[in-house]
Amino acid sequence: MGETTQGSLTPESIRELQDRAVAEAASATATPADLEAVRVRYLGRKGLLREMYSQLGVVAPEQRPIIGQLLNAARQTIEQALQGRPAAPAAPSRPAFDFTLPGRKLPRGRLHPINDTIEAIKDIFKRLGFEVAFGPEVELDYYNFEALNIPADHPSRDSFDTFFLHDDVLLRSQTSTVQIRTMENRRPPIRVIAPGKVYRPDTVDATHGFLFHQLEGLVVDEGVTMADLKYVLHEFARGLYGPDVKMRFRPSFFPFTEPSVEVDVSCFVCGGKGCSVCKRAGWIEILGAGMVDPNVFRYVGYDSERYTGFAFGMGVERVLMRRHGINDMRLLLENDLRFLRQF
Ligand code: 2NL
Repeated sequence: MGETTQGSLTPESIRELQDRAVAEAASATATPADLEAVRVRYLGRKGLLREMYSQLGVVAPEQRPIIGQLLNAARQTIEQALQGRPAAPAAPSRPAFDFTLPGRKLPRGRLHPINDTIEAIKDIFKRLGFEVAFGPEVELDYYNFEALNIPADHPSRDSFDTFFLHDDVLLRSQTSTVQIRTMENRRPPIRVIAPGKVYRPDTVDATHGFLFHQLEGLVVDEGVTMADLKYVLHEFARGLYGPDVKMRFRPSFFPFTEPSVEVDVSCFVCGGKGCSVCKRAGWIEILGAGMVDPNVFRYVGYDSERYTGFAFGMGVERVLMRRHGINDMRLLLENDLRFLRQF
């Protein structure tokens, strides 16, 4: 027994073991699991190389350093052969990926109905040559009120007297702030729309929220008249409700426009005959508008003798609710997928 053991621990037997291990590690079809098995078989605690080490004691003392060095060299060579191998390609008999399986379905998102409506409105105004502008939701009192001809003691402040963060910093109650900032930064001609979130201290019910979306527009140039206002808003209504829609302008009041109008469209459900959607009126109010008050031009440093303009504003939720027949705007902010998936 001792003799066989001693006889098996020779430079040749070490070399042979090393070559076998390296060949197995280099096998083209070896999977990571196969490689691990090779490692255990040769380098493991009960592996073949370890067994050879344990026989060092019976080697003739003068041979021991040489055999020991050979064993160390063999261990390193085998380790390198195992490490140096890149992860083995999948064996053809066991493909890692089955191309015949049906694809995994990726859930597809979509725009929230509010943003979808804003996009639809934007598309119409872009065709009419409008740019889209954005501004901060946290605003200065100056842009929200002063520059819009709503001084501190103006009664119309009540309806949006509002979410103040500091003395003169607040959550904007209208996106007109964006048009004021646009006028400050540029000279006419200006054709711009400003969609975005606005905040008002309204008590929440089916048609009011403390947050809603507004889309305002502004045109300023030399010689702009009420006829331009009527043309642009009619084109907008035709784009949204179809070519046959009729419009009606009623006198109204806004602090920042003079004269001011409220704009109705013929009911897109009954065509004007009277139904439950238009409450038998045949008309549905969709926006407010008017000619920009000269005072507003004074705030932004425009010569109101030279320039005139019109502006309009609409509530996006209101347009949307009419469009889709929704009767409670709170549904739009609940993020209930059963509701949102319907759009
Ligand atoms: C409405 C009515 C309106 C405007 C907004 C405006 C902006 C500037 C100057 C003059 Cl910078 N006017 N905006 C004008 C008329 C009506 O909104 O019912 N909004 C929901």
